[in-house]
Amino acid sequence: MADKTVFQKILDKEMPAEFVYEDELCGAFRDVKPVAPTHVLIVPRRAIPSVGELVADDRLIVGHLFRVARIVAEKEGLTEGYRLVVNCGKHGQQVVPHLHLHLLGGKQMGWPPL
Ligand code: DGP
Repeated sequence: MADKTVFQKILDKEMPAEFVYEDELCGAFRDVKPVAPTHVLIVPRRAIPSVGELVADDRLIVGHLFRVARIVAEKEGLTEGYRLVVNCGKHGQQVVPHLHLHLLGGKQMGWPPL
């Protein structure tokens, strides 16, 4: 079995993190290096490496992550909106090879995000 990702260790409570939401399919915890007043990572318990490795059976969990993003955004009081980011691979600057949504909010975002 492949080594656990840092996110798998956090979800398994082998490493600390500040959780804001958890259920049987995923967990959401604050990013250790926040780039916005609210910066939460929403991570499936199943260690899917990236968007680039999604398969048809993953569609329910992907939909669930978006629903949890909405729940967390409401809990965080992001009434003016927020941004969801998914980095994929080298050009996407993905660092942790475990699928995750970044939920960013609490400030005005710019565009493009480059
Ligand atoms: P990405 O580039 O999409 O793979 O972003 C990974 C994010 O994970 C990055 O914003 C920093 C965050 N991160 C990395 N290691 C840890 C950790 O040990 N704890 C927490 N809470 N966040 C982490």
